[in-house]
Parts: sequence; C-alpha cells; structure tokens
Amino acid sequence: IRAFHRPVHIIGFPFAGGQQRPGPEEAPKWLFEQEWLHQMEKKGGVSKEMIQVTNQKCNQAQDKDILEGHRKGERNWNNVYESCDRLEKATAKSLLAKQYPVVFGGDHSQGIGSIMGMKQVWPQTRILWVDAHIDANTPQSTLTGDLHGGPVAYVAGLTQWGKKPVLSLKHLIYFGIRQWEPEEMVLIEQEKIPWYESKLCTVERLPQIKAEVEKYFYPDGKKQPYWISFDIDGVDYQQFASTGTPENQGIPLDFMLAFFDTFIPESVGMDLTEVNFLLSSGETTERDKRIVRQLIEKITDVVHREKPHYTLP
Ligand code: HAR
Ligand code: MN
Ligand code: MN
Ligand code: MN
Repeated sequence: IRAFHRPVHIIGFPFAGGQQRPGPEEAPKWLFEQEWLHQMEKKGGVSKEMIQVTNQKCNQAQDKDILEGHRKGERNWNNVYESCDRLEKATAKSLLAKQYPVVFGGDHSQGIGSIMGMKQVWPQTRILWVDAHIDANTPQSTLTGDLHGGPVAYVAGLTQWGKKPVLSLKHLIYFGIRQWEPEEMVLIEQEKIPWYESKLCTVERLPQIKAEVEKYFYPDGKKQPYWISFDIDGVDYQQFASTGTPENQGIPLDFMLAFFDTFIPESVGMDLTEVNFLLSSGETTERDKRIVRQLIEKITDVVHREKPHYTLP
C-alpha cells in the first residue's frame, strides 16, 4: 500500500446557473464516468463526490427581477446561493479531512462556495486566479447579470449578500486576464492588484513569477498557502476551445502544467471551472477531453508526489 501525502478529492459541481449557455453542468458528469478516472481511483489516493445543485432555469419572474427587481444584476441568485452553500460545506469538510479538493465545475460562480468553505479552514490563504476574466463584477457593474462574472466581488465583500467577506483584495493575483468591464479594471488599479497578461505567462518566466508573487504576498518572509482558482478560459483558445466565454489568445497549456508543479505543493486545493464540451465538436472536443485528462493526471501526480509545503489542518 502506498501512502499519500494528501489524497485528491474531486468535488463535482454540475452547476450552470451562473451563466446562460447549457453545458458546464455536463462536464463533471462526463468526468465521473471516465474509465481512466476509475482506474485512478482504484490505484488509490483519488476519490470523487458529486454535489447536489439546483439548476432550474430562470423563470420569467426571475428574469424580470434581473432587469428591474431587487436582484438586478444577479441572474439566478437563489440557485447560485443554494448550490454554493452546499459546496461551501463540502469544501471545508474535504480540507478538514486532509484531502486536496479539486472542485470541478460547473461555471465559475462556484468560486463563491469553494472559497467561502476553504477560508473557514484556511483563513490566510492567498488566491491565484487564472482566468480570461476578472470575475469581480457587482450587480451594479455587470452588463450580463451572469454570476460567474462576479465570484470575487462576493467573497471579497464588494457585493453585500449576507455572509461576511473572507478575502482581502491584497491576497489576490490574476493570471491571463484579457476581458473586463471598466469598473473591474478601476478596481485592479485602485487596489493595485497584480496581474500577469498571458504573454508574460511562459514556462521560462515561471521562476521569476514565483519570486515576484512571494515578494508581493510575503514581504516579511512568512509564507501562507494558496488556493488556485483555475478557469479554463484563461488558457489559449487555440489550445482549448470547449468553454463558454472564450477570449482571444491566452495562457499556453505548458505554462499551466508547469504552474501546477510550482504552486500545487504550496496550495491547499483548487477550482477547475468553465469546461463546456457542448460548445465544441468533433476532433476539437476529443482533443479537449484529452487535455482535461492530462490536467487531472498532472494535478494528481503533483499532489501525490510532493509533500505539502505547510502543515495540514
Ligand atoms: N465579464 C463578463 C461578465 O461579467 C464575462 C465574465 C464571465 N466569464 C467567465 N468567468 N467565464 O470568468 O459577464
Ligand atoms: Mn472565471
Ligand atoms: Mn473566465
Ligand atoms: Mn517540494
């Protein structure tokens, strides 16, 4: 029997209500049926759990509410809230059991649940947000009303929603962003949140990036672990196309694999979101499915191989 530093716990979050295109809810269902994942489970150190979510479509009354009601700018809020509340509990539980949760969505509104839960166990984590988008829209700044464009605003308290904020904007760095609403960039500039554009994200520059990240987060040298929130649309669209809000260019896949080598040993868990195979077809879908497999295998390898660089809870 092999002992693992940390077992990988894949938490499926089949939720699509943070945006308007069908498909993100299918990705974890697809994943959980894969024979290669079963084989990984059999070898040990990998388990999975599917969160029960509420995915019902917005009704007309809710849609009206988005336009003019008290939930203006928050399409489908009730479903997001309820589903994320379950995810919050599951994420905290997974971490307390000394596992490495990989929250596999689902759309990125899941970050509200995963980060709220993670912060209960690890209040001092810094967040590495890999995405084409800033995801800090409030009900006032959003143009779409889609809540996957706003998880940062919820966990950082820019949007009031009844739960106490858990994230300081000083504890956040972005990678790959290239689409935003004007207010989101104002926020980044005012709060001086560091961000790396995609063209800076190269394997060669990764050691330097790591040093810069550490200098920024830990001026006194006392390190804290990370949470990685990885939205697959951060990756170059030419290399991965099965996602709902693609943007031009992006982070190369080889950077992401090296990023995992570098930061997973220092992280407590991650989100992996916005995979949508219904939006691609043929050989592209097959390629993207192979990439998801490659990502999950890579994450698992690093988690199993490396002793965490911090003390488990
Ligand atoms: N900024 C846009 C909005 O708020 C699109 C962002 C959402 N897309 C995501 N999240 N996949 O990163 O609607
Ligand atoms: Mn996102
Ligand atoms: Mn995105
Ligand atoms: Mn090491």
